[in-house]
Amino acid sequence: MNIKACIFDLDGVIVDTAKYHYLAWKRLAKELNFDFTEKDNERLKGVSRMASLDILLSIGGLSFSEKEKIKLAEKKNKWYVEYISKLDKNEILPGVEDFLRKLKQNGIKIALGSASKNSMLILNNLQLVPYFDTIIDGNKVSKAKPDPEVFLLAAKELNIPSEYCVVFEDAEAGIEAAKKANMKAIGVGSKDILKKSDKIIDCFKGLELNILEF
Ligand code: B16
Ligand code: MG
Repeated sequence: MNIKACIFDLDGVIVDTAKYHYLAWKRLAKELNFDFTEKDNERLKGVSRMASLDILLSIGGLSFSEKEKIKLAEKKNKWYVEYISKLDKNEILPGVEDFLRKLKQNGIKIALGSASKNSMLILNNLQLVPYFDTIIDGNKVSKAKPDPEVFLLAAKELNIPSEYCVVFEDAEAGIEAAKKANMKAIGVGSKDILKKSDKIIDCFKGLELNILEF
């Protein structure tokens, strides 16, 4: 097998934190007197915090100064952190931990490649930190997906060339970032959203290492 490293997105791949992002954004929208639907929330998946706020405010038809926007994002994050501080192992998506274990047993390196600035809190609560050889998240990169920076940095830290890396992603922008990084991309979720991926899986349940054969 050629693949030497797997890079995992967090939200939508390892855990469904999107529902907590949704609750916090909805609460902010309510405070600003407009409604924010679950369908709207789809547009925020994989998108950075400040870019998500811009999308939210455009839905509400509102504009704020940069300073005010930073305050609004902080407020949303405070609520979000409250929700995710209650996360535990039961919220790891089905099959994920078994798959991580198989990778470790077979000497395949494991990295996180997420836009979230809260990834350490989440991975700690899920008790998954020991599986990861490196954790690259929104605190370490400046360019958001579809820019490949997050995945390129993960490969660099692992000291593995891009062509030996596979990225698991649930968002179109993440798949695009993986392809720009010259990596294989496995989409987790819907065929329609993840058209550009090399392979698609519904979830990790029962997944074997032959998924890494291309
Ligand atoms: P935070 P991922 C992304 O995580 C989420 O999908 C996206 O909805 C969120 O806005 C972004 O992280 C930033 O998260 O506010 O915690 O820094 O899919 O890249 O793991
Ligand atoms: Mg994601």
